[in-house]
Amino acid sequence: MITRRTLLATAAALPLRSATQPVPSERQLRWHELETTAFLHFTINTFTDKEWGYGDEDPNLFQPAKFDADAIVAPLADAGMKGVILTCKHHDGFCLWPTKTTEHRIRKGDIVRDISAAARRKGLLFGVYLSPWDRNAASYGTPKYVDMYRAQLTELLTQYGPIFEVWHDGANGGDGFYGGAREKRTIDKRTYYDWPNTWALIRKLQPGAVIFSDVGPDIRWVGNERGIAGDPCWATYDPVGADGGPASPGDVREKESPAGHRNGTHWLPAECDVSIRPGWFWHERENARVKTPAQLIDLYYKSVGRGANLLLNVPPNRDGLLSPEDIASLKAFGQWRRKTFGKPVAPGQPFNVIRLKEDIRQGQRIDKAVVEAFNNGEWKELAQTTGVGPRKLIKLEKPATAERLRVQAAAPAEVATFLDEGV
Ligand code: FUL
Repeated sequence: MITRRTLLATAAALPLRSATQPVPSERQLRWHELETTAFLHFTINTFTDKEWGYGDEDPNLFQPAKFDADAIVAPLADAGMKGVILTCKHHDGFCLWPTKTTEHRIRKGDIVRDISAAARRKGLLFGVYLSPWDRNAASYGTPKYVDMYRAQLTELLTQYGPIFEVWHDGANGGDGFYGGAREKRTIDKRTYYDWPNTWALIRKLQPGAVIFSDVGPDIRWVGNERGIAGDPCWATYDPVGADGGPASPGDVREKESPAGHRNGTHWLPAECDVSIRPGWFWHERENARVKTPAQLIDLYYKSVGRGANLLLNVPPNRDGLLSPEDIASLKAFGQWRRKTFGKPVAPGQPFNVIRLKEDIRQGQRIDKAVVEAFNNGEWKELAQTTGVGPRKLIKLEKPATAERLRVQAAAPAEVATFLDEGV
């Protein structure tokens, strides 16, 4: 019998729905609020100077002598990062925690425990990256490996407290060590991993976590590794594979990912992953190529400012610390954020940034927004933009003032102004 109580219970369990368009789930709404999170690429590659380990590396090579999780997390928090995602296992298969699933793992200590605890102490959320492609595992390519991947996820999702995001990489280069076979193994990206059942496991173990992959189910890849969203960057998206069939991680029309699809079938907002250095892992030769504060600010406008989230990678070095060059850029970026967005500009004062937000609980309803300023008794157009969503930052060429502002759009938009004086 359907009672009022069952109806209410069912409604609470389902994502929010409007009659006409997709809307975010509660976990997606929480994710939108984060704006910026940090990525930590750290593994045996840090010591072998590689970006993709082959899977035959000696686990004893991982020796971060001065590793200090609090010292890693503090500059991230200072830069305004609200969460941190650690590469618990990259493509080479080396596990940063004492897993029961393989011998190819850290010999002493537990980097996942230490980073997750340090994150919590600093008020940051913790997330896990677990590479589906595993170039060490002898069973890779067989159903047994999918069981192992799920067992690893189960360890990560049950031993380290609340997890805010689970990150599935779509990359797969084929060849690897595979327990000594040293061969190329080709899997069918669409079927091999049986993602629906893995995602069901994640939902069961960590119902609050968002799941990221090229195609969600909660967060989509932005389609490039430069940290740049489309303008506009719609939070709605039609997940379609390269051949027009259903999409899956590693099989997506990535040219369509930066912009998403206006009136797409799913609420699947974009995350912009980018490294503060040319590579994802730390390499000494890249110490002089760390992105400057001005470059980070530009990325902020092109990701967060277009309604996406920025996932900024800052790789620990061989000591197990962040390098001074990276810390210096993060520090200046954090100061700029606090100075620019700490407090909105009061009416009548100069501003050069307009921030718009629409109520995304109702979906993404605004196509075009026109911002008008009231001065000396008349309204004049100041700026216009396509797409608002959770957040849109409009940078003006020169500062303006206004006694009042209003927005002409198909749905209400909240408006605030800021003064960006650079770094
Ligand atoms: C890619 C990987 O192949 C890179 O090594 C890195 O982890 C990046 C975030 O995703 O697909």
